[in-house]
Amino acid sequence: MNEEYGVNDIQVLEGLEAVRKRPGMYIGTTGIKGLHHLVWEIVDNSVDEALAGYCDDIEIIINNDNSVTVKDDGRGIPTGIHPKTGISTVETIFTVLHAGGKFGGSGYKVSGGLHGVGASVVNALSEWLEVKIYQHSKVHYQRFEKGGHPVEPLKVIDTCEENRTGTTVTFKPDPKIFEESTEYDYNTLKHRARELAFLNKGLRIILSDTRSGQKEEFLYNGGIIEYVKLLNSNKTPIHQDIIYVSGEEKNISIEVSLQYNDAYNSNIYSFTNNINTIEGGTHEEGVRNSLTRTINNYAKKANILKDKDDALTSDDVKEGLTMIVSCKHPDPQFEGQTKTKLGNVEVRKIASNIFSEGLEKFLLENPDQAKAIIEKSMMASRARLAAKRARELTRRKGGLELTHQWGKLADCSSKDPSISEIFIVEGDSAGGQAKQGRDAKTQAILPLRGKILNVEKARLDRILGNEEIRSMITAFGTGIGEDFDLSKLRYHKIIIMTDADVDGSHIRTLLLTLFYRFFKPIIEAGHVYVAQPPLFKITHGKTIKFVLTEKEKEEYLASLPANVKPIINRNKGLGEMDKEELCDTTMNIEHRTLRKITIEDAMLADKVFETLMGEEVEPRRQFIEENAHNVENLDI
Ligand code: TSJ
Repeated sequence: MNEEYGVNDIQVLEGLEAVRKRPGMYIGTTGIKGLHHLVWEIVDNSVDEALAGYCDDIEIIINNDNSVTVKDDGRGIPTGIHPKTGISTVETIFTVLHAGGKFGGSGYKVSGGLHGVGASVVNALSEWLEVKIYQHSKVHYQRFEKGGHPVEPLKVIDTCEENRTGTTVTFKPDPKIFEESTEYDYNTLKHRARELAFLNKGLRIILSDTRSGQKEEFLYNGGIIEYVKLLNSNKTPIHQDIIYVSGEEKNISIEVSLQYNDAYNSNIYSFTNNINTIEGGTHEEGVRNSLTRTINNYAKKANILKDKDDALTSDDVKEGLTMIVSCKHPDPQFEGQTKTKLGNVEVRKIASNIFSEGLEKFLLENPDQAKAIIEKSMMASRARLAAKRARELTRRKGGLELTHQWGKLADCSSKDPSISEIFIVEGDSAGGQAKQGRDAKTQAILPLRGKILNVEKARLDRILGNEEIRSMITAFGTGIGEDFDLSKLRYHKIIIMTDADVDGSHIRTLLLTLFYRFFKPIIEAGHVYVAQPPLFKITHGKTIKFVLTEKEKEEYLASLPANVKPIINRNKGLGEMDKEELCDTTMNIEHRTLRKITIEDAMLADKVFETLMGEEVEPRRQFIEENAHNVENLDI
C-alpha cells in the first residue's frame, strides 16, 4: 500500500509540475486575469454543491496576505480513501489533474470556469494551500506547499458541532508564477460573485476583504429576474413585468428573463452552467428564434400586425430588449474562437420549445404589455424599412453627398459643428428672408414647404422619401438607421422655425416625431431647438417692440405712457415680419429665445403625431374635437 502510494505520488507530482511549467495552458494567462481565475476554480466546486442542493452559503474572503479563503456549508469533500488512487479523495482532488467527475463520487461535476481544470491546478500554482472539511463532528485538514506537495496526509485536527458540514479552502497564489501581480482586486471578484448569485437563485455569496474591511452579500431569490431588473434600472421599461420562463427537458434546464426598455440597443446575455457564453450558441439561438416567432404569431392573432404588414424580424424584436438566457447542461460542448459558444445541437429545440410556451402564455395573459412590446417592434420594423428605402433612394440618386441636388439648402461657411446652426424654416418666403438676413458664417437655412404633410399623410417612412426631408437628413451628416453616427453631426444646433399656427404646429410635430424615431440621440444630446418668434408686434409712435408672450405684452403695455395709442399686431406667420425683424428677433444670437427640445417633448410629439396622422379615425376625431378651441396654441 505504501509503495503504491509512492508510485502514484510521483505521477501526481509530474502532473502538477506540468501545470507549473505551462500555466497558460491551464488558466489562460498568468496575469491579473489568471490570478482571479483561481478563485473561481475553487468557488465553482461550491456552486456545484449548491446546484446539487446541499449548499446555501458561499463565503469568499480576501485575506491580508492576498491569500483567498473559500468556504461553503455543503456536505464536505468525501474524506475516505479513493479506490482508484489509494489516497484520500481530498488529496486526489488537489493533486490529480482533471480529477473532476471521475474522482469525486456520484454526481460530482465540475461546472468549471472556462477551462474547468479544478482544484489541482489551483494547488499547483499556489505557494501553499490548506483545506478543512467539517463532517461527522470532525475537522479534517490537509496542507500543501510549494506548488501542491502534501505536507502530510489528510488528518483529523479537531472536533466540531455534530450538524456542521462544509469545506473551507485557503490558497496563496505563487508569486513565482504570477509575476505580474498577486494582489486581488475586490471589484473584479465582486462582479462575478454577484453574477453567480443572480444565476443561482437562493444562493448566498458573501464577499469580504480583510485588507479594507469591505464586505457584501449577494442573495437573489428572484435570480435572473433580478438581474434584468438591475440591468434595466437606469432605463425606462416599456411594460411593467419582467417576463420569466423556465423549464427542463432531458436533464437540460432553460431559464429566460426579459424586459423591453425604450432604448434602441439590446442587452442579451447568455450563460451555460454559469459560464457567460459570449459567442452565444444553441441555447441563445433557440430562444431568439422562438421570441421572433412567438411575437409574430401573437401579433397576427391579436390583429395588431395586419396582413399588409411585413413580419417582424429577429432584429426588430431585439430593439430595446434586455434578456438573460441561462442553460444548465450535464455535458456542455463549448465551441468558437474563445470557447464561449454552446454547441450542443439538441439544446436549440429544447430552449425554443420551453420559451415559446412560456412567452405565449405571458402575452395571452397580459395583452396590454404584449401590445407595448409589439408596437415597439413594429416601430423598429418601420424604421428599418424606412432606412432601407432611404438608402435605396439615395443610392439611385447617387449617394447622400453634399451636391447641388439639394440646392434649397443655404449652408453656412463654417465647418465647425460646435458653432454651426441649421434653421429648418417653414415656407419659401420666410426661408428667403432668413437666407438674406442670416449670419452666413454659422447659420444654414433649409426651407420646408408645408404641403409635405398633406401629401404624405400617415406613413412616416414615406415622408423620409420626401426630397426636402432627405435634404435635411443629408445636411445633418449623421446618416440614418444602422449607419447613424452622432459624431458626424454637422450642426450642434438644429433649430425648427415655424409659424405660430396650426400648419406650423403640424410641421413641428412631424419634425419632432421624425427626430424622435430616427434621430433620438440628437435630441438626447440636446441639439434640437425650437425658435420662438415673437407673438406680438407693438408699435407705439416711432418705437416698435416685439414680445414673446401674452404676459410680456401686458407688462409692456402697462409701462407705456398713455399719450399715443399703441398698435398691437399678432404675428401669425414668420413671413409677416420683414427680414430684419425676423433675423433680429428670432435668429440673432443676442436677442433670440430658443427652446431646447427634451426627449419628453419629442415623445409627446410622437404621440400627437400618431393621433393626428395615424390610421385610426376615431382617436383623431376625438383629439381634434378636444383641442379645437386651443389648436392655435397647440405648441409642442
Ligand atoms: F474542489 C475543492 F476542493 F477545491 C473544493 C470543493 C473547494 C471548496 C471550497 C468546496 C468544495 C466542495 C466539494 N464543496 N462541496 C463539495 N462536495 C463534494 O465534494 C461532495 C460531497 C459529497 C458527495 C456525495 O456523493 O456524497 C459528493 C461530492 C461531490
